[in-house]
Amino acid sequence: MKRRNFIKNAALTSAGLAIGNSLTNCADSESKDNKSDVAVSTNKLPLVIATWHVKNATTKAMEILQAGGTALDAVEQGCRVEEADINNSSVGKGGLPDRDGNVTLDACIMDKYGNCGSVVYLQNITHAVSVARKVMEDTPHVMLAGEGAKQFAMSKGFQPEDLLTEASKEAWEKWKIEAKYKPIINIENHDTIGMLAIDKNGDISGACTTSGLAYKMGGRVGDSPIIGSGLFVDNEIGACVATGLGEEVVKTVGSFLVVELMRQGKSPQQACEEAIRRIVSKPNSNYKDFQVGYIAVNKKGETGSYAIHQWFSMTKFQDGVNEQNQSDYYIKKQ
Ligand code: SD4
Repeated sequence: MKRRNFIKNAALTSAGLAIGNSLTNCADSESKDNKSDVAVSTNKLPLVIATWHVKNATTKAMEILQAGGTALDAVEQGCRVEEADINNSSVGKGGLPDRDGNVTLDACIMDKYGNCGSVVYLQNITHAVSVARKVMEDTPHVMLAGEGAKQFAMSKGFQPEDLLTEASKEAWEKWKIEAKYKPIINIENHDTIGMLAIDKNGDISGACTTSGLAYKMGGRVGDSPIIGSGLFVDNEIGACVATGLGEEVVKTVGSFLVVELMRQGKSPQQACEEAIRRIVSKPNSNYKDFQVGYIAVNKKGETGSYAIHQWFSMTKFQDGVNEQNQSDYYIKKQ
């Protein structure tokens, strides 16, 4: 790419504000090859986005990124903030249990190399995302489940704890009176946490952690620990993470779909919208009764988010601003 074109493009795009990083990237790309238009419009890095309203989590992640840490460390540490928060009833400690009263966690993590690790049906360990990272880094496997995952975590020094808080137990006991299973749309405005980050080097990582759907069947696993469904990262293209009714995300391999759509040239916003359309346009879809939301980022640092229902939101920390943005959504009139 010619420097003259870079300057022209930078002036034409709002992304051109990110001169510092873009120039560095531009110089790099010129020296290596001649094809990286990505450098033209790189938005200001680093950046982190997360599902729902989780400003404490994005603050933590941004601290790491600003200090020159990796996107991988940032997403892990960001997710841990929500896992430790007992007021978040859909993640880690304090997560709502399954119908038998057991809190079971799903989580995964994926790095810039496409390495990934996940845990499913993990009990008694708060920081499922960190166990997922250990699976990625310290085992030849991608996924560990149930008792095996717990034993592995303990062998790595994680301490077992009771994850069912008084508040979650009370809610479960109330639920048991009628014991009607119904996916809840937009639990409390902060739900499964999915986080994507780009570090100062322009490398992308992502993570996702959840206690899954409240009052699910014993043994049920959702989309969140399934690579390609709940999360997918391709460091050349971008990344996506999902929240909502995991079964619907799995059926469309949602996060992988979003990344592939970006590969074909769609913006993160367009890709999220198309992935939601795949769900709602299925014959006999009962999409009015459940929520799915996606957030995505591409290599340029552009972001998008979209959901079926209103009130899904994305927290974004970039260029000194940590803000929660309401997502656009499919069902405009109920
Ligand atoms: C799951 N996707 O287990 C998760 C839960 C979730 O909004 O995101 N709920 O299906």
